[in-house]
Amino acid sequence: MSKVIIGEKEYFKGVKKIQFEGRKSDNPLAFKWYDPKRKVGGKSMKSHFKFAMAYWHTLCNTGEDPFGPGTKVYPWATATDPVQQAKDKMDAAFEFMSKMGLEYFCFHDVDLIDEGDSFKEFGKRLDKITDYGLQKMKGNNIKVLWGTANLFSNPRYMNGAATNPDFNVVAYAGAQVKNALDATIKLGGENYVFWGGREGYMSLLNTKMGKELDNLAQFLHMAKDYARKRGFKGYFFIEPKPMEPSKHQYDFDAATCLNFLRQYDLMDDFKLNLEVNHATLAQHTMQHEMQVAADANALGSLDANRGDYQNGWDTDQFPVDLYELTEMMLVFLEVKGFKGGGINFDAKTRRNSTDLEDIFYAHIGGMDNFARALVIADDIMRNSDYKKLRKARYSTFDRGQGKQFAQGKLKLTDLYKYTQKNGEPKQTSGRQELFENLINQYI
Ligand code: XLS
Ligand code: NI
Ligand code: NI
Repeated sequence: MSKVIIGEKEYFKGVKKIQFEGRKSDNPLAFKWYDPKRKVGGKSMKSHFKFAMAYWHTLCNTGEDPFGPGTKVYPWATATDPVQQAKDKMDAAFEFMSKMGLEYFCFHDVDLIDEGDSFKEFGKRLDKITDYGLQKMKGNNIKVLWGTANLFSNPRYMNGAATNPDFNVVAYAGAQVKNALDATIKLGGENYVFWGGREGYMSLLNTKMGKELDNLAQFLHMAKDYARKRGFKGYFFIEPKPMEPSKHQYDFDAATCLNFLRQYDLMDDFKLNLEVNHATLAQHTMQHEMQVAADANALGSLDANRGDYQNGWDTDQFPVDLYELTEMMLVFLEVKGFKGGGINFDAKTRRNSTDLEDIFYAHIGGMDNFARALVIADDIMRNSDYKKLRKARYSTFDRGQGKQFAQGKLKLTDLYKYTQKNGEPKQTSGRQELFENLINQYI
């Protein structure tokens, strides 16, 4: 495994490189389940997951909420010169990732460096920090899973970015995306994400939804064409979310996004980046969202976190629920992984988790839980009746007229004739409880 990368200053002094020590270990700063080299289903855990650090939560978010300011004091955020501050932050990022064994990160343009007072200034700053990024990446295996542009925080985007009713704002957003694509390409980014921050509406009374969606499609085509021309080979991901910050987000859920991508002829280049908490907000399970995407050959990447089943907002907590993760990993293994992506911890420590070590505990927990769920799901797939039971449930389509139906060889009148002869179908149990027990048995 790669070595620890420390910049001018060591930020996480109390923490050494996190090692796999196994489930008997009492060391809170060690992996109990995530063993990067361990093979599961013929592939190492590391390559199954491609775990990534989210720059924004891990290094920028100080825990502010609508009721109070941030609580976390970050030693890499003290320099007054914005470029120096960004470099310090990047040093902290690389130290953290190398200590965690995370080989990927994801970023918004504004996470890398403060945007300053003008568009031109932001461009210059981005050049400087991506130069520094290239330098930091040299000689180690830390890579960019995806980059993106923050088109939602700045007040200019209060009415949306690509779906803004004012062309001037749409153009500004386009210019910002150009720079973010350039930064992503420069750093060798493997994918590029569009999360529709404020692409939606607060009231339909002042909104022409159809026009805004046409504009969004136009915008995405332009971005894709530009990146392709520059030689970018990765995927573009849309990240569904049903609400927050808008009352209604256009990229509501996986099915809505797929419909949009099909309507505007974007399916070849765009896949989905699914987030657990967003699935919860859309009143879906994450496994549902993953299955919808996978069935359309569009399971691109995951933003790993969890919501709160009592509170209806995006709490972005680290994942802990093994039963849920196991169900997710069953879909994951069945469809043979992601199209281009990995698992990005779009998750933050709680506002009152104020020690720097807490960031390590959070990621260790997240990685361990995914690893454990993967092992369980693999065990279920290989050693239990899970696959056999599911197959058997549909076996009437494997033979006779059922098979012909599936092949499109029957007409409605054939079903009529068949039923006249066959009469009332025999009752067949769905055996849900049996399936549920099976998961528990293997956990
Ligand atoms: C917000 C989103 C955001 C995207 C990146 O809810 O999850 O963090 O992942 O813009
Ligand atoms: Ni989110
Ligand atoms: Ni996200």
